[in-house]
Amino acid sequence: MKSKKDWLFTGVILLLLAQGCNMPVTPTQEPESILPPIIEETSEPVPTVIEHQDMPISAPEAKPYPDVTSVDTASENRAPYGDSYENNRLERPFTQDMIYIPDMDISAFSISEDGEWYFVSIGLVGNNPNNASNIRYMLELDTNLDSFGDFMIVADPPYSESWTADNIKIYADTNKDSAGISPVRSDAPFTGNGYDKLISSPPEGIGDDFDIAWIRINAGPFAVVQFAFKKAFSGDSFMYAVMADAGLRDVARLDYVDYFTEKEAGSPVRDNLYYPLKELYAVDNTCLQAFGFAPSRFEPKICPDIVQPENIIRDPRGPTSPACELTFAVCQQMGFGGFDAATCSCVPIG
Ligand SMILES: [Ca+2]
Ligand SMILES: [Ca+2]
Ligand SMILES: [Ca+2]
Ligand SMILES: [Ca+2]
Repeated sequence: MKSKKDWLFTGVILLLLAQGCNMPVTPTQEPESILPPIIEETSEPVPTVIEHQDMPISAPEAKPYPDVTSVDTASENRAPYGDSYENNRLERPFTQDMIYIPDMDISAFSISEDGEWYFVSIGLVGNNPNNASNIRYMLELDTNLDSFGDFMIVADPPYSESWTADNIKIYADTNKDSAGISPVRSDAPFTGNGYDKLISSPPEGIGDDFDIAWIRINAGPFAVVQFAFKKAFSGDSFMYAVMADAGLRDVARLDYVDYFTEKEAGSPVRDNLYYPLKELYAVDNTCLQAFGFAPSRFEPKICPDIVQPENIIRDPRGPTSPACELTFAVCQQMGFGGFDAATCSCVPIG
């Protein structure tokens, strides 16, 4: 049993404690509000650590298919030919001021394969894909062979000589308007959403396979830019095309010819009514190549069989390069009949 004295002592303690609650905070006590809330530490974004399982190694040789280049008329601020707006063939590796950008001028493209990968190589007139023009390279896949692209593999700088998937995004078109209404014609003015769904972006953690597509640069004279993608992604037969884009860089407005009239887009061809370039500039694309099936050649956008004398292909570094990398043997390996040392070109038989 507590004595009266004990009760008094307890009462004094309680009184002191009650006062303590109202007493000013002593300098040694840290105000609670200064302490960082624990939740902040755990809510900091955690960088996505990508653990790649499958990676391409080297690409087998391929036979390049030529694309028109503008290098010979660059000093005249014009493309020679090869820009056919009505047919979605763009040859406009120029700024709006008609300044030539050799590093985005596609000179050839090709495909090869190994057990797990397809490799699509792009030859350029220049050899610096990391050019300050911020050039985007794209690989379009039409997997159901209707000449409307289904997937666009997009790569943005900086690029490296070793394979990387860090700068790759893959977009899908979910409502079949990646070429507007007509797969080959300009449908301008057209309203659609082009490539409308981002299905893979390894750095953002988007997608369930971060190893689908890769890119590297300077792998060879006709592989200044080289993509690799998994065979399982595309299937065995498809059509593909490539594009270099330092202008709009907007996959939601592909095909670009569907969103601008030719008058709005301008033209790189001097005697065209709409010369020079206007809304649609710094872009070079190619026709569609068939892979894994025999095309009828009536497919919209399909590349024509090479007809002489267009069957000439130049070393991308050209005759001005101190060391031409082409030889007769290399040309033969690529299916050409001859080699012209004066212009560093593979030329057709005869
Ligand atoms: Ca070109
Ligand atoms: Ca398609
Ligand atoms: Ca169209
Ligand atoms: Ca779409």
